[in-house]
Amino acid sequence: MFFKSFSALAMAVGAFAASPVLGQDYSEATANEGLVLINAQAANALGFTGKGVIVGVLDSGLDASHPDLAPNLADVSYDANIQGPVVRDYDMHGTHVAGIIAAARNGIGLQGVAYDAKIAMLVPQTGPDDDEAAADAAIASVYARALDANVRIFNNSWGFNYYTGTPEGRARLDTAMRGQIEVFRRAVALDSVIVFATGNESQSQPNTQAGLPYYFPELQANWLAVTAVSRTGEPVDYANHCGLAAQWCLAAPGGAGGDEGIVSTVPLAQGGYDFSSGTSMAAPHVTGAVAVAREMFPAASGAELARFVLVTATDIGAAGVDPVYGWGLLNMGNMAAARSGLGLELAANAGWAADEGQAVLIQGLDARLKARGASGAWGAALGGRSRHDETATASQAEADTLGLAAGYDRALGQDARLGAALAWTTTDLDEPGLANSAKVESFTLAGYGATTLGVLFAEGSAGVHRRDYSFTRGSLAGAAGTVLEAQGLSATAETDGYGLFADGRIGLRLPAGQAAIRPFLHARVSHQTLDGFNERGGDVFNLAVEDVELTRYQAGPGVELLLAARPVGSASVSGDLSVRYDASWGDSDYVIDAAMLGAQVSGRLGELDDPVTLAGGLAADWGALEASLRGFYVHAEDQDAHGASLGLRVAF
Ligand SMILES: [Ca+2]
Ligand SMILES: [Ca+2]
Repeated sequence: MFFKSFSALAMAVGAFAASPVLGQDYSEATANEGLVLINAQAANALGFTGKGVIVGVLDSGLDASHPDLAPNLADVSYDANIQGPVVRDYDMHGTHVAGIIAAARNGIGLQGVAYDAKIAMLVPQTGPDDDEAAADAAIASVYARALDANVRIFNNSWGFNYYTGTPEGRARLDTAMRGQIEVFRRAVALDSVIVFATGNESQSQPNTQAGLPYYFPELQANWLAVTAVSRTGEPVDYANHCGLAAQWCLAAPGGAGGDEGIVSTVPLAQGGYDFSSGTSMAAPHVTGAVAVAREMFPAASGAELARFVLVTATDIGAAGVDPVYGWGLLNMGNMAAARSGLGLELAANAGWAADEGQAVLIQGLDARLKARGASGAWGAALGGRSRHDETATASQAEADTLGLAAGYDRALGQDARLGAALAWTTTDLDEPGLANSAKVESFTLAGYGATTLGVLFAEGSAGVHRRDYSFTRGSLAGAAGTVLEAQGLSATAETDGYGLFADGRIGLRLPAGQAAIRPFLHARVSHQTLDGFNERGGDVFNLAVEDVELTRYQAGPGVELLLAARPVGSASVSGDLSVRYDASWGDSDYVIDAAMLGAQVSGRLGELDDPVTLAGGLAADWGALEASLRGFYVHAEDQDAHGASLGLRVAF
């Protein structure tokens, strides 16, 4: 027999046992409806199944001949009663718990939450029923052995019920749990994740081990307490509440008794599969999710994994972290969403927005390339708006740019002009429908020039810029519906970078009466770098973005109509109108590499369609003064942009 302090206080599995359940009509993936409630499939679909992860399960043993468990039984399993490998279950409890975590996906029976994880079943030495010290030592001993074997995730569907939170309960720790406390401290120092069921006594407080961080706060970050709901998420009477463990507690399916229980493996002699209910069944759903989280984030600490499981839970019961359900219901769908890489493209969109802002400036400088008047100093106000549709990997985005530019240019005879400019632009990026935004502030030093040689003409501008970027991500994939969302969680960051651009046209000037037609080839290169940055304020969703270097090329043909200058009042008014097509290449899909909890993720805008640009302007020249107005409109199937600049030049 199992010793009293273990078995009698463990969840009474027999009380809820019912008839076998796996009939003709079932699916291996959904035979345990609990997997549906926690959206395990969403994580599995991304390829996260617990591969390579060992889960320690301190329990009553398991039937090693069970075909749904044998493939996933780890070599380090140990039965202290026979001082050897686990072959049998002294109850049926351990077999049931192990199946919820890691029953194999092998075409028979059912599958666990982490069906490719390995179970290290740990069976303590049975002692006299009333010898608490022996029980304590036996538990500590198998734990220590598992830690030595590098097991770092532990399921504990058992517990002592020493009136957590009371002085009497505290006193019992020193007499009945000294060995455990020592080994738990060691486990936490080794960065393990320890999962405990809250117990089945219909109490408002959890069992002692589930609540242990209440007495020993140094354990809290690596500790998870688990209360139960039914397979469909309804309250169940037996489950002890999270109580004073609320900050490290959540809920998972534990069944509602009888054939409303959780179906899992039981020893073959007892039929192979059966229902059972209890927080004993809820805890292994969470432990399986921790194993999946470990595979998702191999470089994360155990404390980070525990936090990740809590903050991705769905709020249930009273709003926020509450004394009944803690953080809420385990949700592997949110875990999968956070790991999928979707929703991480803000920096990629910001790279696009920065280029759009630059296009507004370049269009503004074009006003000076069309000028025909005398040398002089000028100033201009710039504005523009761009948007692109949602892509396969990026949210819809809108970028608004405002700016000021000033410069000086010199006419070199009738046919050439050279100038220099300083410009400031600020571009605000929004992702409509999401609480994500970014701001790009650019300072640009540019030169520009235009010349003609016979029927040939060439004109263009080039510059270097420094940019300050700031990012706010308030819509964090996987945080949807959690208490963090309700608390207004957002990840913010700032960084800066440098870059350059060159934009030019070469073509032919063909006279057409009073006007001229200029067919041309256009080309642009823009290069930007952003220093890597770390988001803050976004809890486990914070990204560490690597240094970014984006070089985008655009080129294509166009044609321009230059209207001859005409006197209007005392001014000489000229105008131009052009249309061109550009193809893009280089980093024109704006990929940003980052890490979340140490795992590589990336944000990507994706390739946008090649745009057609319409541009035109009017200039009125009074000799000493020239005013110019330019506008442009860019269109592609998935994006458009428009902008304008208004400039004044004083000749001297
Ligand atoms: Ca199976
Ligand atoms: Ca709640």
